[in-house]
Amino acid sequence: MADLSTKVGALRLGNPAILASGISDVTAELMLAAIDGGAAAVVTKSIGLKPREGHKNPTVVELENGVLNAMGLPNPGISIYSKEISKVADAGGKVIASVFGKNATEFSFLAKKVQAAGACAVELNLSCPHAKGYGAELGSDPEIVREITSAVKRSVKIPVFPKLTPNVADIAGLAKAAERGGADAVVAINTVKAMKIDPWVAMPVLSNRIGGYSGPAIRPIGVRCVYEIAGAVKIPVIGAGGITNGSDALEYIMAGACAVQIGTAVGPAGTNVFGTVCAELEAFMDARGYRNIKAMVGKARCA
Ligand code: RRO
Repeated sequence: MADLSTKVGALRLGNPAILASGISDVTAELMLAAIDGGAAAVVTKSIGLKPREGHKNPTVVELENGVLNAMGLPNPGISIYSKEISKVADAGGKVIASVFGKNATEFSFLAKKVQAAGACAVELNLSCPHAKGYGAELGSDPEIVREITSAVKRSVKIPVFPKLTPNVADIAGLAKAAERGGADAVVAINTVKAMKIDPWVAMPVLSNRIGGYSGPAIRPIGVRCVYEIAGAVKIPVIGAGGITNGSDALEYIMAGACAVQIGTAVGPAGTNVFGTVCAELEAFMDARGYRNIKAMVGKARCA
């Protein structure tokens, strides 16, 4: 039987399927439900210093092959969220805490807090495509990616995973900057900057006008980004974007990812999607004689 366990640097996971940030992850109960459904770890919604309401409605619109959102970083703030992280960690669950800030000082402060709460790793949101002063506004500049990553690395002992934006000409350049800053791995990709207009009212649908597109439509973009990154850095890559089944996860793994995040698919499929993806991975590995995940990582790169 195939071994589904994997390693993201020093972080050991029972399987490669992780709940992505921003989906059913604001309370301990929701995070534990994803773990019950088969996720090896969960990523929190991005956490800031203070409670934040986010953008006005409408913030989400379902499209043909994905979902467009401009939530605007809503979250209960670090004090409340720390308690939720601790509850999951105390129950034996692995929590990767996503944090966002305006600068290296805020990122470092939040990283120390989530480490103290029991997070097993910290994901740096350097990629939200539509939040003024945060996310991709910082993370599109390689020097800022390096600087924030390096400051957080100096502040905590847990692994540090910058999450990168695909909305740039050279995502591999951002990954190299993260590596120079000491990142333990990078996560690719966050959502793709996009827009929906309702011709009947002659207006953008989202209150923020522009948002981030996720779901099956963006998978080829994510796979391409992971492929380019894996060819440019030595640190591990966690793939994300449009994964709904085992075959989708395999695309990312064979492009060079050692683990994957699943988000939008949890909406229609529920938390059992993690177990289903793992069962499909295992069946494929048994059929093709792959003994472990490592044997498949980057396999499509050798061709
Ligand atoms: O909250 C959001 O609007 C949001 C975030 Br933090 C992110 O990283 N990516 C996204 O598509 N939406």
